[in-house]
Parts: sequence; C-alpha cells; structure tokens
Amino acid sequence: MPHLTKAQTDAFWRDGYLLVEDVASPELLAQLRHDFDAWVDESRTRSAPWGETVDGRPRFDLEVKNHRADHPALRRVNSPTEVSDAYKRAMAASKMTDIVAELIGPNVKFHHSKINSKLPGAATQVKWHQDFPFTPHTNDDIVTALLFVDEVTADNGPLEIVAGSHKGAIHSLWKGDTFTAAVADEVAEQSRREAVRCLGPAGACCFMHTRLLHGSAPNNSKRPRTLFISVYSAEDAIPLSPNPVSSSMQGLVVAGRATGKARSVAFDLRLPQLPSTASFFDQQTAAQGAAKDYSF
Ligand SMILES: O=C(O)CCC(=O)C(=O)O
Repeated sequence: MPHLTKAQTDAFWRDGYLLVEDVASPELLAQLRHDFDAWVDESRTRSAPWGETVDGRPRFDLEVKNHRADHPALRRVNSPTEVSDAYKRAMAASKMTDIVAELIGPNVKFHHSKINSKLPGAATQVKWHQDFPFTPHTNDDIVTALLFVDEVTADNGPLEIVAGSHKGAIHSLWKGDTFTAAVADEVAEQSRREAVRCLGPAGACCFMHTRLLHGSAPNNSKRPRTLFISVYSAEDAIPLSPNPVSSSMQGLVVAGRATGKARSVAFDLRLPQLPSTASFFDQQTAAQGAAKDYSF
C-alpha cells in the first residue's frame, strides 16, 4: 500500500520537494531523541570535534566558538547510523525509506547520513547550495530526506528552499579556485527573495530533490532544531566523487534490488573539494571572504 498519493508524487517532481507529516512514529522519535541527547551531554565534556568515521575525520562536530559545557553547540553528527540502531532503522527500514522508494524507486541505495543540529544560542547556519554538486552522480534521481526530530518553526532555523529550482541550472560551488561550498552571492540573494520555509511538527519529513536550492538561517529561538538527514539515490546512479560524509553503509540497497547497471544524464560541473575537517560548515566559513554570509 503506497504512502503517497499521485498528487503528492506529482508535487515532488513539480516543486522539487515534498513535506510529509507523521513519517517517524512517536516511539522512533523518542529513541532518536534519546540517542541525540546522550551525544549532546557527551559534547559538554569536549572542546573540539571528536570521534572518528571510516575516512578518519571526526564524527561529532562542534561550533567551537560558541560551545561551552553549560551551553553546548554540537552542530553535526556524521553517519549516526553507524553508532545508533534507532538512526539505522530510520534510514534503512522505516516509512521514510518506503517514501523515498515511491519517489525514485523501485531500486534505491543509501549514500550518506548526518544530523544537522541547531541548539538554542548556537549560530549555525547553512548557506544556499544544491546538494548535487557536493555529491555528483551519473544521474540525478537522488533524494535528501530531512526528518524533523524536533518541531521546526519559523524562528528555529528552518530549512528554506526555492520551489522548482531543481529544474534550473546547476550552480557552481566554486569562486575562482576557492571551493566556497555555497552558490554565488547573486544566486543566494535571488534565492532568499523566493524562499519557502519548510515548517512542521516533529516526525515530519521534507523530501528534497538533489538539485533544489536550499539553505537555512541560525536558530533564534530557545528550542533546538535537530534534523536527521539521509541521502538516497536510484540504484543505477553511480557516484562521480568521494563521499563527503563517509559511511560504511554507502551503497546499501534499501529498496528493490541491485541491478549492476549505470544510467547517465547530461550535465557538466566542477567536481567538489572534500572537507578536510568534520563537516562542510568549515568550508563555508573559510570561504567567508569569497561568499557572503547567510542572513536575512
Ligand atoms: O540543516 C539544514 O538546515 C540544511 C541541510 C542541508 O543543507 C542539506 O542537507 O544539504
């Protein structure tokens, strides 16, 4: 029995995104929160990114300049599916997985996952970008599923998107020879003017096409904004560059079967630069001079 109506799948392909409520059950949400809260508590004892993923970079990333034991600013957990059964279940065997298969299936594989966290008082923001130039594949049947572990409101740093932008240009993340991990200022300014905020209760999920322009502002509220983000592709989309969030589970077929085929579509782009630190937040900050800060 499909979870989506034809109107919903049509809306996804027309707008490049689809917001669905009640994707995670209250029981799964409680487990996701429990594990995340434990990582936040552990972060109180740290002053720098820590842990290790399969490529040797840190698993847990802090916004160091705002982080204190009594004011934690844990902004990223890389590949939480490797260290939590709840996150693995949400990624590989949940309603979220089934909906992705309805959008880009029948054969779907996993690429990577992460938690993007904006704790109250942290200044974490995400500059405007499309995901595809970070994770280019031979075709673009790729979905980023952003599961709301907390309620997402207008003032806690919601995901913002430009509806329909997945049908437009692939925007460069380079400025000259600097990899800025963000689109050019003029594209960001235009995106801000057209932005739609993706708001909803905990348990909702935003399914986003890999070429959709998106970004998000800092959390100005007293409530956390935690997103569990999983990226999936059609099984016949073959990655063209190394995974920016390395995962021992990359390539896991989560729906349908492995066909061993490659399918390609025409495009050209400059390949991305891998982050050398825990996450792309540092790439976006380092390029501050080259790409203007995200702000309203
Ligand atoms: O955490 C956010 O607000 C944005 C997430 C994002 O940019 C992404 O998953 O590509």
